[in-house]
Amino acid sequence: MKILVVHGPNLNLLGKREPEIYGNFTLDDINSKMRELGQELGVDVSFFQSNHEGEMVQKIQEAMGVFDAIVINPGAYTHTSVALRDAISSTGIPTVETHISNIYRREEFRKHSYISGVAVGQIAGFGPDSYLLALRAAVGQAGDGRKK
Ligand code: CA2
Repeated sequence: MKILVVHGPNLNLLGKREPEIYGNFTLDDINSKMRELGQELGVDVSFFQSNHEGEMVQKIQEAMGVFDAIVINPGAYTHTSVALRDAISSTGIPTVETHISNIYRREEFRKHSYISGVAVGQIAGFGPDSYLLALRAAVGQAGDGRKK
């Protein structure tokens, strides 16, 4: 089983800026923990980060026929991107939306997600553990059409 993890804009800055909001862990720390959990669960986990909406759309389109499920933290595009929503919806790949922070406890503009309506579910607010919970959820949601 193959799982794609997509990290959106500015998440490459984790651990380097604003630790009071997003913590001290880096994106590499998160990816390492996910890789370890993937080994435990017996699934292949691949990672992609981009600061560009179009590149994220492209990667999601290319996931068709390759990946069984997607874990995505769309970053700020969560609150703006119809293009990402359409990409997820058109691939039909089960997608779990995740956020480090609890977006419902923050500014009003973060309370709306364009992604949640096409995701199988959303996990938010557990810091880096959100990603690990999302990976478990994605493995559970991945269909029978497993890519070996
Ligand atoms: O809580 C999350 O995971 C977010 O997706 C993070 C996004 C934010 O726009 C969403 O509303 C919620 C922001 C990611 C930016 O990450 C940074 C990391 C370090 C320093 C600055 C930004």
